[in-house]
Amino acid sequence: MQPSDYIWMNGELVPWQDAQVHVLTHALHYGTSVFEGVRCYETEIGPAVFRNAEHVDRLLRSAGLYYMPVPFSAEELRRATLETIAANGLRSCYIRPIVFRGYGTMGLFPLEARVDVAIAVWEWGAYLGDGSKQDGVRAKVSSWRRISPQAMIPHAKAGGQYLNSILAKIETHKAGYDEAIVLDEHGNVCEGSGENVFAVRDGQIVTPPQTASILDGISRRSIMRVARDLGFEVVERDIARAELYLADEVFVCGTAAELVPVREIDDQPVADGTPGEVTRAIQKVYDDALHGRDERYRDWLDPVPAQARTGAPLG
Ligand code: PPE
Repeated sequence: MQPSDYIWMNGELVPWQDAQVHVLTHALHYGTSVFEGVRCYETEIGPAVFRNAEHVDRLLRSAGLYYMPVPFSAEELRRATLETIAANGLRSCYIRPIVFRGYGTMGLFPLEARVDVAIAVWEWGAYLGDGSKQDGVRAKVSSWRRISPQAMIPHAKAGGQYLNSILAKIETHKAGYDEAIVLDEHGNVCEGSGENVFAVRDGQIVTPPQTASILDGISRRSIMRVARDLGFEVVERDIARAELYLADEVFVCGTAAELVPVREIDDQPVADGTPGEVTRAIQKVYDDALHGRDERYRDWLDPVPAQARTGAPLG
């Protein structure tokens, strides 16, 4: 990875290499962390964080679902994110806020374990590989099912839950594919290892519903809005595995990946095996939204204040 200069830890900016934890940190042993993936883009109004408040909100809700009290308010975390980007002098970056059970308590009753908070930022390029946004990726349905809501909380973005995504990702990578698609416990389409999934079928855009064990993606919600604004019909419904093979178009979306066409699934080309028109149309407007080129979506951007960019503390 590409280190930057400072990481925000429990309210202070510390040099990147000093942002360390003890080896007996609770989260390291039991996965007791919740986190976010956010991006800041160079936009027409300067560097700006895409849907900063929504990501902070999901972080705090994920923490709540695992009974972790967060010692900072939503507003403090939103501003800390802007401050960290500014301190590092970055104009576009990936942002990783994490809330975790810290050092001092072991065992499975963590309510007395301290809760630490950190925000790191660094430059992170094309998540699914160079050219993925342009040419699309090859995906494979994993033999691993998505975590069941009977065992964990798919709506929480919690560290330990990602062992499931990691199994799916390694399996498909070893098999020679770019990305995994996981099915839910009923065998319906759920999502990618780190993205939500959409298909275009019979003139409709379909995506799995909240009940399909998805992570309620912020890119997913944003793209549903963009697609509807473009006049497309978007329906949240269960999707059968075979519908992915029969679809006219398939794409995945997430903060790290952005909007990426899927050109092949389980060695079946999606339509003619090249990104489709609907995908392209949405991808263009979504990219404009991310980069502040579309007025309609300006309120999705949280600008890094100019005074913060020169190093002055945020008022
Ligand atoms: N599902 C999963 C399981 C997931 O991890 C992500 C984001 C999404 C859906 C899409 O959510 P959203 O980013 O709000 O649109 N995955 C993050 C972590 C990636 C990583 O490798 O780390 C991300 O994209 O930042």
